[in-house]
Amino acid sequence: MIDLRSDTVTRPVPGMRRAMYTAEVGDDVYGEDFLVNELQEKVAGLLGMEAGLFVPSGTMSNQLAIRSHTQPGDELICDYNSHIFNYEGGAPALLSGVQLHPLDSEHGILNLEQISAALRPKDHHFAQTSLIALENTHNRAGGVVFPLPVIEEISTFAHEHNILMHLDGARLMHAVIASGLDPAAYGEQFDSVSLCFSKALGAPIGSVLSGSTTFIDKAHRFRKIFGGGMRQVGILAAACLYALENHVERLAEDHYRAKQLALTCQALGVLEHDLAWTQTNMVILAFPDGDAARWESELKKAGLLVSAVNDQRIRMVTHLDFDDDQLRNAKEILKKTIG
Ligand code: TLP
Repeated sequence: MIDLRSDTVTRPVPGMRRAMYTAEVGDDVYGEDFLVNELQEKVAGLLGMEAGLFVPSGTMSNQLAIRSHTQPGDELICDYNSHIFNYEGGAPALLSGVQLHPLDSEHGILNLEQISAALRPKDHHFAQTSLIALENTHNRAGGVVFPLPVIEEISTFAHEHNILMHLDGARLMHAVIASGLDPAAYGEQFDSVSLCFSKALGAPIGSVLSGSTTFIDKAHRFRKIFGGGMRQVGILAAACLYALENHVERLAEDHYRAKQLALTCQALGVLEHDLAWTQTNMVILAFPDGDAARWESELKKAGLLVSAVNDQRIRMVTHLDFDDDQLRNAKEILKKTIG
């Protein structure tokens, strides 16, 4: 079975398992796990930020950022298709008492005009906008890279209005490889960034939230309160450090294979957008008749696992465990099943 439901389905490679097996550990709640400390410093350094915090998941990373940047009753501007709005269980309301203000966007790319129009007046009738969250690469848009010049415009405007900026950078390394930009070029536009290791980078678990020392200190307290204080997790940090060392440059292979799949889908007339929107490791298929679930199950019967995002869209995600042989087979399955 070829599994393209998500890039979360990868299994640790032998080298990663060896690094985990031989990891020296300490108690991270005491701040004594050497590898956790190394990972936090390394990721913060890559993003040009002061400090980092190792957390179990991308969701916790985003939610700690929201809790630490806002007060209950505040408003957070995000994209209508963002992970924070769609897939985090309503956590901003539950954990931070924050109201979301989701905006429509083209391909997940919010722009300055719509953000400035969405800002609440300084009046007691309104929730106060205190945070803007962007997503790069953008999951529901199909792995689209958020253009840096647009981020810069939004960030300058936000900071002029005392609004903080968070980046859901679960797949930021894809944007880095696709754009050729330094991670810090993105990092310096934000007050916090969450970066995941359990997706594209092939580790079994883990995300690092980065920001200023004051912000991370606050997030550290909330991590404990939310039940995310962990102990001898150098064993997990070792996997993430291995991933940083070995699994970043290779993301270009995932992008190449996604493009090949997109070409097949284009020829079959089911690629959602122009090929130019397949920018990283995701391919979105469109089924305007609303039968995406049926195609999902037909493809499964033929040996290809994909995920129907809704009744009109199917997502395929390339990853570390998807090689050229599987690419050949996946293309054949697509042609035989849909063609
Ligand atoms: N995304 C998962 C599902 O939740 C949809 C996937 O298969 O793509 N931000 C972004 C942009 C994400 O794509 C995800 C996971 C997260 C945050 C949350 O990460 P986890 O699953 O570690 O909480």
